[in-house]
Amino acid sequence: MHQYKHQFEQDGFCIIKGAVKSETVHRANLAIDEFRMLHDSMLMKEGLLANNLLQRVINLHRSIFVFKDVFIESLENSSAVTDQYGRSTLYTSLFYELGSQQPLHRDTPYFFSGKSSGGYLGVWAALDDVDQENGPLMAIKGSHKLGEPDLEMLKHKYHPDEAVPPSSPPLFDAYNNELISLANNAGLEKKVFEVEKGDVIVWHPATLHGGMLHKNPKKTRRSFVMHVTPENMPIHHMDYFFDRQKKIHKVNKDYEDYNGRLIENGSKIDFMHKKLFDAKKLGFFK
Ligand SMILES: O=C(O)CCC(=O)C(=O)O
Ligand SMILES: [Fe+2]
Repeated sequence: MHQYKHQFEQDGFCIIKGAVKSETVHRANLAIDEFRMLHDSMLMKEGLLANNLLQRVINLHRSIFVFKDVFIESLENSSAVTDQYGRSTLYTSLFYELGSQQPLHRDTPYFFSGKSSGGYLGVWAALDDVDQENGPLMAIKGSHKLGEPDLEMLKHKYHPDEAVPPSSPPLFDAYNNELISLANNAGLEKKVFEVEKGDVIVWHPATLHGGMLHKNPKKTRRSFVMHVTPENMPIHHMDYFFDRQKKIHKVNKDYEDYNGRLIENGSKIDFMHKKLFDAKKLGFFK
């Protein structure tokens, strides 16, 4: 068995060193510089930079095409894990220059496939070296094996008289806080990922993970996160996660075949959930 597959099963995540070629990382960084040079004044005016940096840009691969190569190389070099439930396709992506600084969480309430594993995986590629200064990714070892907290209790506490909506931040936070207590009680250890550009981290959908404080925003943390699923996997959000009676229907998605892997088609790019753009309007960068 691949050593990283063993690590994934045991810890709920694995690291693949040097999965993305340095030449591809370099091309990605040049394209990002070019994108910023062209769009910075508009992004600034629209309030779409954080600390003067890009943060949580959804589906930027629709404008910066080299990210598709980052996807291909990341998946080819992690495929013992990422293709084990069916060949992985790209569902959505996130790009960061300023770290997410997100508290520990499971992705499952927002990426709910109805399966406990095999529906979705997080694949994270470093485009900068990352240490304690620039908001490293963190994860709780073995947290994918913790069961669920009392979902009914949580649902009734936050949405007593209504169905849970697709997104409910207070319920999401409460759910994750319950899991953090379970992890603390079980004495699970926190791993901080100090990695080099080109390294890739894969996490299980139920692994608690997040971003540490980005202490020095002068030092960017460029990273590209890929949310991958097998072909035509239905993905739902909190309304389904908290209501297991709801039937999950088959879907037939529209894909681009890029060098032998499927990438879900779409035309929009979202900046920090504040503003949507047509990729065409932002232009295409190689
Ligand atoms: O990059 C990070 O700091 C966290 C990203 C994350 O949690 C996600 O993409 O699901
Ligand atoms: Fe996440």
